[in-house]
Amino acid sequence: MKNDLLLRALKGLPVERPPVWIMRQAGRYLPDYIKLKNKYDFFTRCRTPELVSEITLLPIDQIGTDAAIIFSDILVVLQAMNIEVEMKPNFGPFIPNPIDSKEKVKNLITPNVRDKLGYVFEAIKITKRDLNDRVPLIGFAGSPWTLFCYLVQGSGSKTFDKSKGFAFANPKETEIILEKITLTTIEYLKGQIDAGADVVQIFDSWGGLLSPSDYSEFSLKYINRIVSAIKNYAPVIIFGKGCWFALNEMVKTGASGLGIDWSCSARNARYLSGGNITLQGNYDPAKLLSPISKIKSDVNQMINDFGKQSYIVNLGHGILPNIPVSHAKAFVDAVKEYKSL
Ligand code: 1CP
Repeated sequence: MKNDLLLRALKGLPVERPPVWIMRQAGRYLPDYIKLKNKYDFFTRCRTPELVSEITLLPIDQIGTDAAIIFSDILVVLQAMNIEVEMKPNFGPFIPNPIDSKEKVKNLITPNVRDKLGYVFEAIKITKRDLNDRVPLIGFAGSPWTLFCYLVQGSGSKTFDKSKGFAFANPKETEIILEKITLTTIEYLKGQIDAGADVVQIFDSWGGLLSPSDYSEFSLKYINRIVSAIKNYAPVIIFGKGCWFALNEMVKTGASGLGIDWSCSARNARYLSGGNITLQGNYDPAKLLSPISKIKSDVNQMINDFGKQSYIVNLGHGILPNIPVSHAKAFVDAVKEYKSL
């Protein structure tokens, strides 16, 4: 690997500077992505290995990040489990027949992952070939709780009120659903690693909607099983949006890195996670709209706050579609120009 900063940071090995990548760097804001978006619908983009590779490499070539993340979506796992998922332009994910009653739980199958998601593994192989070991490739999956949120709600939501209501009213059925997603996700991430993913990240985008005890029961329990099953094959990063309260428990899973959002300071994150594990984050994505000089001084300060070692520079959540490419690049350049105090 020509640039192995990410792999070293995840092992806690010394680095000259921290690695940097940007959550959702492969889609959303790059003009060349928008061109492809206007030509092919979303799941066609996900299912065509050559397109996946092209999109995945865009930020490496144009922004210069230290890692690539495979272009796909967390919801392809629900599709593999027999759930129809549409991606509606200017709306987002839509599930015409969500699991909103006990009777529908049986609709969810535990699939043969190679049959249903082999196209992702194929895309990873092609992307690895095209990357030619320039930077590591990150594979990913949604956490079982986050997938459950979409499965029951039927679309995106700020509160996922239907999903939470279903979980509290039907804990047994919820457990069955989360179990099935967990088993599928373990096979899915193993397949990604077999195909060449160097690191995997678990996105728990909606874990922060739960109280600490509900988080343990409905989310962390299953993330823990996933990490246990795969941590010997590749380093795992857990990103739990709004889940600062669980950092200490997340360390115990054996993950190599923990994602932090901007609601938690570097100091608090180091304190809550015990001070040894690699942390990733946590710039507010909206702050990429600041003037470039401000972005650069913020990044310098952020590295000083987290420390240069055992740290991965990133945003605290996905990049927004309205960020100018020059600002995203300034964020990355600031890390490459980092001078310690
Ligand atoms: O046509 C389009 O461009 C649609 C926008 C889009 C894109 C680019 C969606 C729909 N998914 C993706 C790709 C995607 N999704 C990646 C690929 C790599 C990258 O872009 O760098 C990744 C890692 C994801 C992960 C994902 N999808 C998450 C977890 C991360 C996060 O942002 O919290 C979630 C929650 C989703 C669901 C999803 N997919 C798409 C949208 C608009 C959403 C969010 C909907 C919502 O709940 O509001």
